Amino acid sequence: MNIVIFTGAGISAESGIPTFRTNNGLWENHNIEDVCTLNGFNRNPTLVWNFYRDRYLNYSKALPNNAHYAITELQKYCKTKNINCSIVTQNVDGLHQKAGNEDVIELHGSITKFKCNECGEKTDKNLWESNKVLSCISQKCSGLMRPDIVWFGEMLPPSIDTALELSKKADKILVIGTSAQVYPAAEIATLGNQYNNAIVYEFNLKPYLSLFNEYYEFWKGSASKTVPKFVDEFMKV
Ligand code: BV8
Ligand code: ZN
Repeated sequence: MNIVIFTGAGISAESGIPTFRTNNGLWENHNIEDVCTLNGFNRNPTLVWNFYRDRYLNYSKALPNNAHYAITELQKYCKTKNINCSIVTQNVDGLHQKAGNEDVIELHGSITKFKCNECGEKTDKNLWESNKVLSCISQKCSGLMRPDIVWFGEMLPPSIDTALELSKKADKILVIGTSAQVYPAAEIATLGNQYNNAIVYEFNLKPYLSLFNEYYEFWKGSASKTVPKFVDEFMKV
């Protein structure tokens, strides 16, 4: 059996990390064009640097919640039953890894990774200590360092292809805390349902996936309550 767990900002909401499009979300207080596009960075790198640095300072204090920990339990259980259980996240907050989740594909990058905007030189060194935009660490070019995060209009990393294949082969897809509006990531939620009649379990405060076949279950409520309940029931079967 193949399980794919696809997550968005909602799984981290109860860890104190704001979502994007719901209850006073990030995009309600910032113009996406200014802070989440390459043009925005080129126009005002300091604004973008501070937008992400503020988020990092919040994320670095955030702790995983029971939804993340339930996924760790599920992955441990799946290992004993020879079930594949992969995680594909749109989040850049690193909470899956903090909770001990394994095999995490970060489709939109990570807030603790950086690259040069010109030559692409990458580093995991924590550059957030600086509250100023930094020049390229390679010292070979006049570029500026930016978070290694996928902005709107930018290609996703090659791991998107792996994630799409995992979804196509999935028997169960757990879709946790996402409005499923951002592509191509949002395809992960339903591809397996189309290719493999995968059962899609949506964990959210209200339904976002418009799946009208019998291979769909909506688990209403906060992820920190619904995901542990699902995992407990799954492990009892
Ligand atoms: C690409 C960066 C092509 C990291 C993000 C026109 C022009 C250009 C592009 C496009 C276009 N039209 C469409 C596109 C494609 C575009 C796109 O999809 N736009 C959408 C908005 C229409 N996509 C792109 O641009 C992508 N790239 O297409 O490149 C290309 C091709 C060739 C060559 C070059 C380029 C890149 C997309 C990535 C953008 N980067 N973020 C960061 O800053 O964090 S997107 C941003 O949205 C985040 O990554 C986030 O993860 C993602 C999805 O949001 P969600 O996670 O779902 O969060 P949201 O707030 O929306 O929802 C939260 C949910 O949780 C809600 O449902 C809520 O009910 C629920 N919830 C809340 N609390 C709880 C809860 N659930 C459970 N429990 C709770 N307690
Ligand atoms: Zn450079």
